[in-house]
Amino acid sequence: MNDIHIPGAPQAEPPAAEQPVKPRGPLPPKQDQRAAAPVSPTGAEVPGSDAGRAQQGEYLTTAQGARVRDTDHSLKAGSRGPVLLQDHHLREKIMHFDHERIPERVVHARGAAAHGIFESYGTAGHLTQAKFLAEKTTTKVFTRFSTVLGSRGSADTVRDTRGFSTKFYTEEGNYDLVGNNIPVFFIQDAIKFPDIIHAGKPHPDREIPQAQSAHDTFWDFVSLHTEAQHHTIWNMSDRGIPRSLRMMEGFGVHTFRLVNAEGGSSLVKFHWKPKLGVHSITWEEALMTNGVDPDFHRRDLADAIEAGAFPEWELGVQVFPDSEDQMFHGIDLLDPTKFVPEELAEVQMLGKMTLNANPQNYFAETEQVAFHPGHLVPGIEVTNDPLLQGRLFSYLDTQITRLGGPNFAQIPINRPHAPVNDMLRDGYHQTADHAGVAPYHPNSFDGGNPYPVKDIEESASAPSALIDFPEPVSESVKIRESPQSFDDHYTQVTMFYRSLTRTEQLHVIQAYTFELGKCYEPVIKERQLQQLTHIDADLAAGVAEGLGLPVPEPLQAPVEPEVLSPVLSQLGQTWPIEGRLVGVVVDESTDVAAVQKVRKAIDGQDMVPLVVAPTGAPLSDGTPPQRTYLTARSIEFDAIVFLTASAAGAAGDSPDGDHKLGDPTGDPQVDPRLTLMAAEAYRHGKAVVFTDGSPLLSASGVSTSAPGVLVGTPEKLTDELFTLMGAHRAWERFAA
Ligand code: HDE
Repeated sequence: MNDIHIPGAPQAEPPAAEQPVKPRGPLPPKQDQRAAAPVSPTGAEVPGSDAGRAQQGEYLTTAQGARVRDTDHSLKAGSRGPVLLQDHHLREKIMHFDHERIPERVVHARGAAAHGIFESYGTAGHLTQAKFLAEKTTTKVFTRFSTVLGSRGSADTVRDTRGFSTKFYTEEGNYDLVGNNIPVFFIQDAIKFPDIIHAGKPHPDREIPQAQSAHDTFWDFVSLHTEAQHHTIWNMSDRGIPRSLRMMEGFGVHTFRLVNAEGGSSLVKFHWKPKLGVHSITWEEALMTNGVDPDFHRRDLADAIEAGAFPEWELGVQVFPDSEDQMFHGIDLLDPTKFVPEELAEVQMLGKMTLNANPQNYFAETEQVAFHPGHLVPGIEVTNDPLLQGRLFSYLDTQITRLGGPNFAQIPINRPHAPVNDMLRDGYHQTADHAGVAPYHPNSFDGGNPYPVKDIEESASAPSALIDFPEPVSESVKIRESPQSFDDHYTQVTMFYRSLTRTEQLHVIQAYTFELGKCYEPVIKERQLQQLTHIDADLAAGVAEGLGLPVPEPLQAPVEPEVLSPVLSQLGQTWPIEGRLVGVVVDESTDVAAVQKVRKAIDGQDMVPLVVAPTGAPLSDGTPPQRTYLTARSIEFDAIVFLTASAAGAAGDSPDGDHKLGDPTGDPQVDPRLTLMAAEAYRHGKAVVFTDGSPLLSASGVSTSAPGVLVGTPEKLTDELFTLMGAHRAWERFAA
């Protein structure tokens, strides 16, 4: 942790904001009207100077810089008369507001981003001449995470793929790695992209459902277009509902080509490995979170960075020979519906990314950033993967509409940190004031500048981007078809399912059952069940049972996979717990010394303790609670310590009276909101700590002997609690 204030630590009360006063006589320039020592929602100080947060100076001006006396009244013919057309301030203010929105991304509309650095280990020189990988350097980055299907205002914890895009501002130009948290894609050819997206987006008549694949058109498409089965099973697994953006892997999906300084080439697949491990939430938590805190993932990312728990990922590659057939262990490396199990090709780590700063302005940075898989630097090239080839067209094309013209590379967040000397001129939103008169090549003005590398450097291997590796092109005829090696749509799907533990397989079964249960058309459910019989008989039987339908006869038997990939499972390991959130629930009778001991222990693990109290009133030592019984819900905590020693907040005592949540038939001595919190955390497999004899135990139905349930003196149980949290969940509590 750095020295940024930890949420919840006692702080000085901010003075009340100054009341605006009616000016009498000349008004002195106003100083900052905000409360002193501004704090963010996590309690941390707001970084940056005041000058940086506004524009320039203290006076309000028009866009032309003229001072404005009054911005609350339009200019009228008399105080009850009509508004005058000559009121430029009114017209300018409303005109600008009318045009504040730009089209959201057609896919990946909802995103959250952060700035950071990439530190290369300097070990990749044998693979690539890209300096930011080959040399031991530090490169600034900007990473945007996203969901795919939902609108910009949709919820974070929907079942979906997550985008994972990183812009590396290298000294050789911008390099974009535009990946996902799932290593395979729905389709093998970009020409199908509009089809899969039209099928996944809401139904065109009622625009329902938002941000979900649980509907007829999606399942219609994937059950008819069988190459989509692989990506779909990853979505139906726990990977579709990550615990945090900080706890997701990232994949480049396609195979790329790396070229070293000697011109030697390799084929690679990119991987991001999160330091905190890969973790997910349960489906019930996801559903609840969408209502309780639709901003759960973006809040988690921003809060962690603000608290100094900077998320980290290692970047690695799987390396394959650049062979003529571009196959590896029977897997066609150009087929984006296939991945190469790490058991067959280990991931070689090349460097580490740390996200350490939140954007200052969401629109300017997160919304206006423009990624493109064709933003390449010397030493990194594309392959003939037909999906990647189509993407190379799409991203440039879509930015023109989204960002209103061809000059989006000049927007600050998109500007390279390398010198730019292009010959692109004019166009909407041109902000460069280009000197020179000869933006063409060759020229005899402007000293002949700029020159292509080949006119300056003699060596053919001098670093330059987009050098077109001399790959032989097959002597073939023009044809609209895929190679035969793209035909197997099931073997890797079976391999994925069988690589999971039983607990995770049951989640997959439940996810298919839920999603297909939301479909109206029986024929679509039956057709997808048929698909499942080609993947795994147990999977098909489990989903059929849940849907109450017969299991269809398989048209082809599942193929026994040659290898399994146990590394795909999220269970059975121990992970760092830093940056996790622990609820510390108190009531009027809780000993504040115990509260402080527990908080200190949690803080000592670089985790965030959040005190949950009956109301917003400070504890007896002045500690302000971060949540109240009314605002807290179990889903935001990774573990909960109940320091409620006695019969807390008897029914009827609570400030919201009859509006308490929970089971009204429960123990009347226990606040039903706490009963609910304990029961949910227990049901979701989280570690929970109770004081000896807590009435909450029996009221919430928590078994004291169940794994992950600790009972005793909470301040003494923290070490045990932290060990439990390292496994993410008490998995034994889930059915297997
Ligand atoms: Fe994208 N994709 N995509 N995609 N994609 C876009 O570009 C597209 C694909 C991915 O945070 C769009 O600027 C086509 C695979 C991410 O700003 C658009 C095809 C992968 C993001 C587009 C694909 C991705 C996008 C929409 C099939 C993982 C968000 C707005 C050939 C490797 C980037 C935009 C951000 C965004 C097209 C398939 C990842 C329309 C045609 C495979 C992470 O251009």
